[in-house]
Amino acid sequence: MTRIGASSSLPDIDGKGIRIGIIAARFNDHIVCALRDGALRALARLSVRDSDISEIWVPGAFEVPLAAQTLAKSAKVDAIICLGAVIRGDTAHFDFVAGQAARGIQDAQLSTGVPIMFGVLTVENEQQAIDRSGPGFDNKGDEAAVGAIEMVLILRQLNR
Ligand code: INI
Repeated sequence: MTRIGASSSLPDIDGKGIRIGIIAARFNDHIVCALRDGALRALARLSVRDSDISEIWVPGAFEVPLAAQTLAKSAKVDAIICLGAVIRGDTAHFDFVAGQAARGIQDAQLSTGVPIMFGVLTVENEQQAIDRSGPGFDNKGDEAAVGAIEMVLILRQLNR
């Protein structure tokens, strides 16, 4: 039997030599910086070298897919972690920004074949965003970073 990927929620994986791009949306930057910190903590834990990490900031979550797709096509990284915080307001703006960010990120990874993680919070209020960007493993930036390394290793095995 062949098994690819881990069933454990804390997989034992090594990210040494893997090049990572982080695309971060500046809107709600106090939250997004905390997601970025979570992603960097996870990458360090998984032995990704600091010199193999590129961090790119764009205005908001709506702009994340284009930057991610462009970086993916450049072949300069093995995986991309998209970070943002879309917090529901009083208008329908939330739905357009959150929906298009999700759709664009998925389109970018499917069209390029580069793993692109969806670490964009889409939440009802600021407290939900704070709860998902703290110092623990439940930080969604941390989760996205682990996913990025996992996907690179899984795709390498699938393409062997
Ligand atoms: N961008 C976000 O990243 N989060 C938000 O909550 C948000 N809201 O609520 O408006 C937001 N808007 C900006 C958007 O991403 C674009 O930058 C802007 O519309 C220009 O294209």
